[in-house]
Amino acid sequence: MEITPGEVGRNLSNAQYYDKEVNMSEFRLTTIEEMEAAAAKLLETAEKVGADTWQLRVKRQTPHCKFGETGVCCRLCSMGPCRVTPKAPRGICGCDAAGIVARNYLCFTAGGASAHSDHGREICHTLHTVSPDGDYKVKDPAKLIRIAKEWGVETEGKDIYDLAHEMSELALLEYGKPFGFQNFIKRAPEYTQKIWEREGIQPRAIDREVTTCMHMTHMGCSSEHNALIRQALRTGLADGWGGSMAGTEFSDVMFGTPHEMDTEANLGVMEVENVNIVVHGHDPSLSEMICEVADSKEMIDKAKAVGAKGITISGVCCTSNEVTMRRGIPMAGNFLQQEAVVLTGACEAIIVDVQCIFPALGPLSKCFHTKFITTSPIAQMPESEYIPFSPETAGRDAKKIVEMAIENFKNRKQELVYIPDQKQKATVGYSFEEIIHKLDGVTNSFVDKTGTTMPLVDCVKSGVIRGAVAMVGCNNPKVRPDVAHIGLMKKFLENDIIVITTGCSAQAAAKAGLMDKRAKDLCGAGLKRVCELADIPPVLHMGSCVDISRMMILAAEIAKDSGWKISEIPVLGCAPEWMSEKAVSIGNYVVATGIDTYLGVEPYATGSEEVDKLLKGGLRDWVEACFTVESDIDKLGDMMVEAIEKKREALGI
Ligand code: MSK
Repeated sequence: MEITPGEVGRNLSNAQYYDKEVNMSEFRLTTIEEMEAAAAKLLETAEKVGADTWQLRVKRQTPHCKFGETGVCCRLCSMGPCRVTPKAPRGICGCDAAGIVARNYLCFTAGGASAHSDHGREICHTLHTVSPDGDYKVKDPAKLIRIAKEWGVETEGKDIYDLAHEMSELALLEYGKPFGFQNFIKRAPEYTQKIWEREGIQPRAIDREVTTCMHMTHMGCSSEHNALIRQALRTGLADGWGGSMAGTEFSDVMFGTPHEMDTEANLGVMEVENVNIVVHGHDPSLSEMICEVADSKEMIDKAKAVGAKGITISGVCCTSNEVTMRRGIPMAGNFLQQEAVVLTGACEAIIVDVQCIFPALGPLSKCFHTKFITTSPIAQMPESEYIPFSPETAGRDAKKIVEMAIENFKNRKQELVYIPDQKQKATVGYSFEEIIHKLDGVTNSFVDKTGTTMPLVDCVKSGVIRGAVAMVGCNNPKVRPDVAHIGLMKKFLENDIIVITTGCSAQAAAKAGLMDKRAKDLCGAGLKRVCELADIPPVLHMGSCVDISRMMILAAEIAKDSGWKISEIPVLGCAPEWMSEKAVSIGNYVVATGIDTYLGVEPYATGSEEVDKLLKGGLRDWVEACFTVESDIDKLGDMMVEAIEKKREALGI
C-alpha cells in the first residue's frame, strides 16, 4: 500500500502555517514538509523490507467505530456489549447514554492516573535504594530537605540518605494512606484548595481514587453522570498533585533538578558511525542508568573494539524528555517517530520501560538487526527481548543491556542504513526552579522580587507578554503529526504569548527549531525583548508528562505572588494532538486546578449531550474552568488568543 507524506491525518489545511519561510541569519525552522519528506524516505525502507508501520495500520483501521468514538458502547458486564442509539436509548441494565459515556470517561481517567502515578511510585521505590556508594544517589539534597520540611519531617542533624529513605516511605504511603488528602495539595493557593473542598474533590490516597473509579463504574454502581465526572476530576487531582508530582520531585532529588542546557532534536541526532541506543518510555530510573553506563570508558572502548567510533544515546517520548532535561541527551523524536528510529537501520537497540510503546516495535525490529528490549513487568511485549530491570540491580542490568547493543553493531544491514540529515539545536531544562533563576537574572530593577514569579507577572501586567500557554501531550494520527503543536506555538509567539511545554509537544517544538534561542525573532516585539533579557528561547521545555506538575507549581506560585486566582491568570492549557488515557487524567487535573484547557481531538464523550455540555461548560461552575474542543487548528488558535485577551480584560490589564 502506498503512503504519501502527510496523507494520514485530517488537518491537511493546516499546512498553511508553514507557508512562511522563516529565514534568520543561519537559522531556519525545519518545515513540516521537510520532516515528512524524511519520513517518506524511511517508509520506502519499510516497504523494501515488508515492514508494517503505523501509517498503514491507520488506513486499515479507518473509519473508526462510531459507538466507540462517541463513548456510547458499554462492555462493563457480560449482558452486552450494549450500544446506545436513538432506537435503543438504554443498555440492558437501564443505564442511559449519559451514564455510559461518563462511566467510560471515568475508566479512561483511572487508566491514565494509575499509569502516571505508578510511574511516580516506582520513583519513590527507587529513592529507597539510594546510598552514597550505590547506583542511585541523592543529587539534590536541598530539594529533599525542602520537601521534607513541607511535609513536617524533622531534618535537623539527619543523614541525607536516612532522610531519603524516610521520605521514600512517606511518599509511598501517599498511595494508600487511610485518612486525609495528598500532601502536595497544600502547595495550591488556599482559594483553590477551598474550591476542591467545596466540590468534594480533594484527592485522597492515589490508589483509593483509582479503586473508587473502578468500583463506581462496576455494574450496578454509579450511573449519574455528574457524580462520575466529579470522581474523574478527583482522580485527576490525585495524579497531578499526587503521583505525578511525586514522580517529578523525587526524580529531581535523585537525578538532579533540571537547569538550562543545550541539546539537539530530530532523527539526525543518531550517528551512523556510532552504536545507537534509543531509550523510550517514561521512567527515568532505567534511562539514567543506561546513560551513566554508556558514558563509561569501559563501554566506549568496547564500542571501539567492534568498529564503532563511540556510543550515541538518544531518546523517544518522555524518557527522552527526562534525560534531555538533566543530561542534554538528544531527542531522536516523539511518539509517532518511534518506528522511524528503527527504520533508520542504524538503531542497535531500542530500550523501553513503560507507556506509549507500540507493540509494533517487536515485529518491526525483526525486519532489521535492532534489538527491542523490554525491561518492565508492566510493559511486556511479543517479539521483544525481556531483561527485567530493577533499581536494586540497576547498574548490572544497564551494563548487560548496553553490552548487547554494542555486540549488535556488527549485525547492521548496511544497505538499509539511512539516517535523515535533520536536526535542530535546542536549549532545554526549564524546571520551575530554573525559570525562577532566569527571572532573577532580569530583576535588576526589582531587587525585592528575586526568587518569585513577580518579574513574569509584571511583564504580563504591562502587556509585554500577553499571557502563557502550556502546550502538552502526544501525537495522534487523527492530526497531521506535529502540525498542530508547531503551528499553534508559532501563532502564540507572534502574539507575544510565551509557551511552556512538555511531552511530545516539547519534542515537536525542538525538532522545528522553536527551542533555539534564535527563534525569538519569530516573536512579537514584547516577547522577543523578554527572551533577550532573560536569555531564553520563546518555547520553554519543562520536561516529561509527569512534569506537568511543574506547570501546576508555576501556576500556583504566580497566583500567590500576583494575588490573582489561578482561573484569572491569562494562562491556558492545550493538548492539540493528545491520544492517551494519561492525557485525559492530565486534562482533568489541569481544568480542576482552574486552567481552561483546549483540545484538538474529541474525547469519547460526544454521545451524551449532558456529559459533553458538562465537560465543555458546566465544569466552570464547579472549578472555574472547562474544556474546549476544536479540530480546526486555525480556529483553535484564534479562540485561545481571544481567550487570553478576555482574561486580561477581566483583570483590567
Ligand atoms: S504520554 S506526550 S505520547 S510520550 Fe508522555 Fe507518550 Fe508523548 Fe503522550
